[in-house]
Amino acid sequence: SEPLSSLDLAQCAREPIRVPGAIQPHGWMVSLDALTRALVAFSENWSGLLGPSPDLNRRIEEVFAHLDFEVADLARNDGSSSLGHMSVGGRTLHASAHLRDGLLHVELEAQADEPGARAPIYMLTRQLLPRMQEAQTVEALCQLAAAAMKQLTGFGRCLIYSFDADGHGAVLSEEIDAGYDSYIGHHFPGSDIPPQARELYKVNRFRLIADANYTPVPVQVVSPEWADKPLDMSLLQLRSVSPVHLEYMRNMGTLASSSVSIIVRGELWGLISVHDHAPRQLDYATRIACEHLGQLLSLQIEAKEDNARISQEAELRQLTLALVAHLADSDATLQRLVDHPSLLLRIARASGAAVVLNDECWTVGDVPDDASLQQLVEWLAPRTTDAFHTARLPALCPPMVDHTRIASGLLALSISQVHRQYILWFRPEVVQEIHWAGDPRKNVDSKGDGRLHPRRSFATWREELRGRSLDWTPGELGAALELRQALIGIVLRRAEELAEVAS
Ligand code: BLA
Repeated sequence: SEPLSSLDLAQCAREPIRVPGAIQPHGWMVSLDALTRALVAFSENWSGLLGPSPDLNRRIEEVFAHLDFEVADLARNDGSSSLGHMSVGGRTLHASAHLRDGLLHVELEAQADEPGARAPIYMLTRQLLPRMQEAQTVEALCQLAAAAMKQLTGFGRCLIYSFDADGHGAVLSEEIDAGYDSYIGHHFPGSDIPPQARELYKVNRFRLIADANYTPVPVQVVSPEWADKPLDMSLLQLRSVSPVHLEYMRNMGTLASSSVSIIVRGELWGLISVHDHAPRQLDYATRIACEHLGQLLSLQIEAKEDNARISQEAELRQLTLALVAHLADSDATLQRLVDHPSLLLRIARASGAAVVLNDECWTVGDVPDDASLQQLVEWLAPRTTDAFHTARLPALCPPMVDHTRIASGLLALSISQVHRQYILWFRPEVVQEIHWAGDPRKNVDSKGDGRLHPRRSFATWREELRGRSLDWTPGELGAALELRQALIGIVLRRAEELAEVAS
């Protein structure tokens, strides 16, 4: 079932999240020309900080005239850098800055105590890192990270949210205080986080929404040169977020949220996301620690996934070699593959396999009847040059609808361009009950204002998925292709030997 129409999704994808023209009200920002330090833009709440003044622009410029730092140092950093504390309008504020498009963006926030030896980052290196190294699985890693993020931020709920192959999110780990709904095991449709947001979260890995009820502070552009260029706020920590998302948070009963990107092999793998029922702030040192936690988790997930893939590949290679050796020792006809049923099945973690040579079939385990196998091969022929795989066969191939239970997954190898020679593996149906957080089809224009609004209910909504098997992993597909290469070699050699005998 398609949760949302493509029209709705296009609306979400158009939210101009990099150029909102406003910031959240828990800080102040200015944009200066990186070379001249001339004022280019500022958030309109500066008058509250410096007092109303007819020459506010000049007074803001003065604040930064003596700011001491090297632009080159900032250029080396792809996020924001701390500039330490500044005294502005009689208040001590923490300043951080980053460069973008030749502009120096400075953000100021109320100062938290100097953390010193209590700095949140120490908790990570002293306690968390050694425990992460001991964790055996990605799930165990995520559980440790969820607990650490919740402890760092003091928020009421922490979820580790990962994206599946379809872009939907699933909650892998959770830490919650009493009074918070649990979402562990729940799925969220991919459309809850539109594509431009996912792109941005790869670049800017940390976000804080301090109060979902906030009133945005407009950013005023004073430089004529920038008058009609939208100011790119991608890397601002105070960036005002999409109103659709703020409505989503309020519907979920979340007034504060913060999230850190989990990036594995350059892709957005998931998010560490914390929520609170009440507005919350996080100081600079805590935010840096959270970002660092995200990096630790990302690296550890990548290492765990790499290790699992490498050991699976080694195991599959051994099985392939054993099968090929066996075939080479025999008369080398492909039907010999079924002589070692468990080897043939294990190589693709299948529960049924068939060798189809023209109109004959040899099978092991759970497979459709011979006539259906022939129909399947008929269907496969125009679609397959070397290999074909699907975890949703009944939806693709009508003759297989009656074999859903044993043949929802298919991996097929075509051995010859000329003859009908196929090796087929089948996987049974795995009925999946998906627990969605709310019915995703209920994102609607509920207010009749021509805009899409996020759903209001996040109560569990169950969906049953049928006609699907477990997915074929890249390792399994790689092993199958390697096996195909070896089989072609054996079959060709055999044909040559026969030709020699005949001549
Ligand atoms: C952004 N949507 C997001 C973000 C999350 C979610 C986590 C990123 C915000 C952040 O990291 O702080 C969704 N929030 C969730 C999910 C959970 C959660 C899945 O707490 C699970 C526990 N969203 C919609 C619809 C639209 C939409 C219908 O539901 C579009 C009309 C848009 N979501 C939307 C947009 C953003 C977003 C535009 C980007 C917000 C921004 O960064 O400005």
